[in-house]
Amino acid sequence: FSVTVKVLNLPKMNNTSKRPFTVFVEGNIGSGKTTFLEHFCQFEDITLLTEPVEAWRNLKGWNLLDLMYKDPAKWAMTFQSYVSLTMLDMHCKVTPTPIKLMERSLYSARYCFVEQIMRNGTLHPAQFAVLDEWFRFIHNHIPIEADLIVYLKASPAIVHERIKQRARSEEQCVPLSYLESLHKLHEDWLIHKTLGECPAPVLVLDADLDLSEITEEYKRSEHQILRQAV
Ligand code: DCP
Repeated sequence: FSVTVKVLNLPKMNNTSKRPFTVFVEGNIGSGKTTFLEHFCQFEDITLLTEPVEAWRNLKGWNLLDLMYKDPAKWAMTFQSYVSLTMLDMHCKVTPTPIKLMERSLYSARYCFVEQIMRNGTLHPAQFAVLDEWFRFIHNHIPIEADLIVYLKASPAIVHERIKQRARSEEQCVPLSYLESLHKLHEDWLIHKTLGECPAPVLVLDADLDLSEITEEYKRSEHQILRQAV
């Protein structure tokens, strides 16, 4: 698989002794993570790691996302284990700029999605145990750098509407109740801190705003992210 890596300011290399300031962009399905990352295309000093979803839709020609939605009992385990691998690849990627922005992380895969399908019974407890052991092993043995989490907080009804409008074929069966549960898991993880571990400070942005207003909201995070480049 390959993850899209958009590198700006190529000639400028990191000081090798200093790791990049690393930001995870998190939020429900359809909350605007890709749009948020695109906003930061204009800035120097940032490497954007985007669109792992394209890798999930084409693994040697297999659309794992589609298989997972069509038959979750059979494919959710396979899908989530591949998501973890692509996330680990992004975490480990050496990037040439002082700032690294990532779409999602191993943490949201574990604490939101795997948690969700464990709780709703899609995963057999034994399958859950295997995924959880993988997560713990990686967490304990591989340094996962995190300095800031940008949480695009969105109402489930609004993301439901956006998902219908964007009409990604695999997602047409996603019900509102699924997005409500995922929303609650994001909130428990990032706001209430009652689920798993929150590995960095959280900046909450209002992701309910529509495209005409959202740029102003994104700008609220610019200072916190860009000041790390100096
Ligand atoms: N997905 C999943 N399990 C994960 C991660 C994602 O089942 N651990 C699914 C949910 C979506 C699809 O993958 O159907 C893509 O979800 P994302 O939220 O990662 O990406 P979006 O494209 O929805 O993000 P946005 O619209 O915020 O840009």
